[in-house]
Amino acid sequence: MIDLYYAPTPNGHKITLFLEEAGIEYRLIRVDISKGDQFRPTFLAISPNNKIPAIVDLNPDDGGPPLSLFESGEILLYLAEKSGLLLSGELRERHITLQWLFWQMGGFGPMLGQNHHFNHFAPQSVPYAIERYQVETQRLYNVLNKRLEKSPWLGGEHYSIADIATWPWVNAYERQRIDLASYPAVQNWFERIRTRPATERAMRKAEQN
Ligand SMILES: N[C@@H](CCC(=O)N[C@@H](CS)C(=O)NCC(=O)O)C(=O)O
Repeated sequence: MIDLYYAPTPNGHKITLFLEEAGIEYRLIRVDISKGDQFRPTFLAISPNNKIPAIVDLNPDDGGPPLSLFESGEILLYLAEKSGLLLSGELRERHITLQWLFWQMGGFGPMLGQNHHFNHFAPQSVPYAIERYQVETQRLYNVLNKRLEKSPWLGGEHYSIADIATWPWVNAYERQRIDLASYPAVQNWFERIRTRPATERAMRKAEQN
């Protein structure tokens, strides 16, 4: 059983997408980041960086006490290794998958996060920052499009944690002022994931919580 500390944001969706896809039993614990729940000492004991998502694995495979983890990329890797799902065991596909997972964690997520911030949340308009993150967002979508022109999934032949990490950010493309039709391979990949039953279940959970 996994306890998932969650809010319905792109980084939160990554973990519900994985858990629904893998069919792992979990309990969703809502952290209201708009009300500051992420700064409560009980949550900080699990996630000292005061961000969702975080998990507690109540039955880690070493038989030891419950294990808390934060950082969505690490949580995906942990769950993939625990379940043997959504991360290839074959050397090349495994490392290409992890490469795209790190790309998402180090670039696509943080840059699109800045795009969201300066387009929607900044208390004053900062044209330089809006332009900077818009150009970077478009560059990253081009990189993604080129990869998906060559390969059905980010890691290669199989749907994986790299796709799961990236999809929820593309799902917010309108907020990033991105016209998805300009990136046809991304659009095709996006629709293939959007219509998976596990994705639909995960996104329904987001609406309910
Ligand atoms: N690198 C982190 C980023 C997590 C993150 O930015 N979480 C946001 C929601 S998407 C959050 O909890 N923000 C609350 C805050 O910053 O106080 C991850 O991938 O887990």
